[in-house]
Amino acid sequence: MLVLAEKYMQRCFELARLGTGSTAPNPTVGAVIVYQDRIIGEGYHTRYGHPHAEVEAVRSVSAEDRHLIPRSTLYVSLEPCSVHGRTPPCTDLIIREKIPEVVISYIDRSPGVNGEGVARLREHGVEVVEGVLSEAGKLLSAPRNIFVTRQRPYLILKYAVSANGYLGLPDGKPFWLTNGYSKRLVHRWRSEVDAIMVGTSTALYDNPRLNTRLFPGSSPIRVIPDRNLRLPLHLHVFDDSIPTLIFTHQNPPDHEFTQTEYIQLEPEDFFGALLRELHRRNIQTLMVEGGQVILEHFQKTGLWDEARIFRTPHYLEEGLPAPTIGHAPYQVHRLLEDHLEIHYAPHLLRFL
Ligand code: AOF
Ligand code: ZN
Repeated sequence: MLVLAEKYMQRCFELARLGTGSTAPNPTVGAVIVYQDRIIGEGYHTRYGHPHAEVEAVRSVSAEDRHLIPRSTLYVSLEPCSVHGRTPPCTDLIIREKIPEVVISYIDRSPGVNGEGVARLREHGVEVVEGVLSEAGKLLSAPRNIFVTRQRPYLILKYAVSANGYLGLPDGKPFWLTNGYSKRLVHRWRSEVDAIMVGTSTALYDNPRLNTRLFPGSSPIRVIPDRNLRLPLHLHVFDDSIPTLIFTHQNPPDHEFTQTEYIQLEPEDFFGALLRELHRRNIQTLMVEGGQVILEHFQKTGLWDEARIFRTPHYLEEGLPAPTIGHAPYQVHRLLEDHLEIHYAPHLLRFL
């Protein structure tokens, strides 16, 4: 029985992932409706403001199978919502459709839900099973849950290190460490996050484009801290081709950009204020791609949720030391000679 529940929950996760990159600030959610070991409906949350996974799953049931809904089980990767947001509550739909049993993986920490969805279903006689594949379910919904509980984006640190532990060469001389497969994967990640950030020195020395080119998908918003307006406007990040936020202490200069915006912040708690502003703008996931100063800042202050580290075979004579993550990776993938380590911050793994 549990094996079946896990099989259907895996399907929910697969469906949920199809929404990656377009649901912010909502979570990615997948749902399936099962009657006697047969999927009669399935769906996922496709875009912010669009119907929830449960609604899509109910809608997908064929006319012949509709009468089976009151004898079926609904599997859903996240606790069904019990609030009126941009769409009506899914708990009402479940009760109205007389679905007798709901199996969920993890709780929705959003205000007004956070266990209320489960409680409401139980009050109406729906049998609720919680915690199926809860570790994977927690990680799947972590971007939304971090966004609502910590009032900041889910923060992904991404970097590559040499075989002897260096991030790159000193003095900002660019050196490419990863192979082509790893590079393409990074572009896929760019298509999946809401925003991407590099520090001032990386924007200056590497002159990156910070867009999605090697994988089909949209480019994230660029976020560049430039406290003292040191960056010359001929850099690629000022090409005004995609929305770009420049955070500074200084008075914003006069400009004719249409997609590039300056945001002035007080020097105290600069990055805290930057993250709060991104939260205010519904940026749910932020990937930090370097360089050393900014990565170390987030690692030291514990303001990170996930680290994606490429370990490469190159040996550098000298270089900038990489941040120390300090515990074993959660997963390791091989990309030819590169090894990709995925780490989750202790606060994500602690209460599994
Ligand atoms: C679900 N299933 O597929 C999603 C949920 O503003 P709204 O109407 O989109 O609702 C926001 C709430 O719904 C909030 O709690 C968010 O976490 C949750 N998203 N809930 O039952 C779904 N996407
Ligand atoms: Zn819902």
